[in-house]
Amino acid sequence: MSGILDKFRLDGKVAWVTGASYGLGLAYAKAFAEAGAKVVFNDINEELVEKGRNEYAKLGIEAYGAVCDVTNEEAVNAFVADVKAKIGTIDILVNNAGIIKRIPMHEMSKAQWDQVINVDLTGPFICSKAVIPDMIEKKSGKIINACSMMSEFGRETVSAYAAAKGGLKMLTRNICSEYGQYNIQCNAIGPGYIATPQTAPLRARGEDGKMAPFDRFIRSKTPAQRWGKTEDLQGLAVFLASPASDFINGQVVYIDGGISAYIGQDPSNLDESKFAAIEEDEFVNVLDK
Ligand code: NAP
Ligand code: GCO
Repeated sequence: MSGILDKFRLDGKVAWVTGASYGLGLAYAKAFAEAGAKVVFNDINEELVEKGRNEYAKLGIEAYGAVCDVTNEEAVNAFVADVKAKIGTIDILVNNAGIIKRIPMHEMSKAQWDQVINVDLTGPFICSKAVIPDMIEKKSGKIINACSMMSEFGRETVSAYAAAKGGLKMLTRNICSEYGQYNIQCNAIGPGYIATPQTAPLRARGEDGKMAPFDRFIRSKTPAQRWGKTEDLQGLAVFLASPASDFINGQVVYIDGGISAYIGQDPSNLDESKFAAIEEDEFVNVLDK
């Protein structure tokens, strides 16, 4: 008899995580492999893909990786065809690849705006479009989008990113609406502030060793008073990729240590000495383990 935990297994499934040579993508892929899936990843250049291949090999994971820019429809279609021929049709897609440009909106060029929208919103459209026909045929598929706090909130300097991640929330609901009838579920993970290279500049300590003001701000805004770790996101990723979530569709689930439930405390009340000692451990990236 199969038990409840078997519903979280991904045995034999082909899971494609975009931009997964390091950071959150690598953490999702690692969790999928542990749950039994065959992992496929792409990244933007050969150097990153090679870095990813080494990382998966170190973790004992047999992963297929190749260069593919998620904004290039032709390249994405060729990647999906290649995976189909070599490994099988894609059962699970995580639209993880993303970029951010922190520039005041009135100083941002249209080219910079376009770049962020292309990678963070158009990329998920192109990749989802490439896998949906096979999912329709199989009458089964899981698409997981990388949303953000910026799918709900604004902040200085991140206009294009917020517009893209807000749009991605609606793309998630629309894929759910359009393809739910084929047993395709599209949901999103909305990470709070997670310690990855993308967020490293926000918490870099000054030469005096003092906590960055933004680091202080985020801890004051987070009931857990810490940055997220890549591992914090793995459980939800496996759940949303697995049959255990077959009737959950069109949802964004936030993993933010409580940020979106809390108005925050006065940053000047935060006792900085409490955090200094654990700094190194806390910001360790999956790659460094
Ligand atoms: P990351 O460390 O920057 O990793 C993203 C990966 O995507 C990188 O390998 C990146 O390559 C790659 N990439 C960029 N453009 C691409 C393209 N056109 N085609 C293919 N790959 C491309 O980001 P992360 O922090 O792991 O975040 C992963 C996702 O979660 C992103 O969508 C991000 O917006 C979202 N997110 C992150 C956080 C957080 O706190 N870290 C919070 C909420 C949401 P390069 O290194 O060359 O850019
Ligand atoms: C920023 C951050 C965020 C996070 C994340 C929050 O500059 O505010 O980079 O955008 O990366 O997306 O959920």
